[in-house]
Amino acid sequence: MTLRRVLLALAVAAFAVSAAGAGPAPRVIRVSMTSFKFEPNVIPLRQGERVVLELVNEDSQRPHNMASELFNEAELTVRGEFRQGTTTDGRRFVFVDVGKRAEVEFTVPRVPAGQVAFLCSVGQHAAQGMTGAFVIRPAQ
Ligand SMILES: [Cu+2]
Repeated sequence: MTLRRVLLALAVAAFAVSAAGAGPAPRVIRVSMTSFKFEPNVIPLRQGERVVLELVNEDSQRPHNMASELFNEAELTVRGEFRQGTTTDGRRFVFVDVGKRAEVEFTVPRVPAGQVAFLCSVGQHAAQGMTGAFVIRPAQ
């Protein structure tokens, strides 16, 4: 192998390592929370996909949260102004106060394809319509 070929091979290897380390940028999904709905309330996700749910409380009066069993299965990185907790029936939630926002970043877990519900567990918000579903699709 000539020196030139060795250098070229090293350059290609270095590029491959840096590209693998960075990974693809996560897909950002903005979710508005108001009284009493999520918009959008149907959120398609693909197994293994890296996503950021940008939870924006656009309500002038009420705090809201997003609670889902999907969050129990994923490793969440949450940024912004939020609180985390677990509902009485065991769903993890991210709570966002009036006018605040939070980013919930995670890799979509390999749960069975289909729907996983989410809801707002504050007060009676879910009963008033503040519910939705993640629609999990198989990895490509
Ligand atoms: Cu709510």
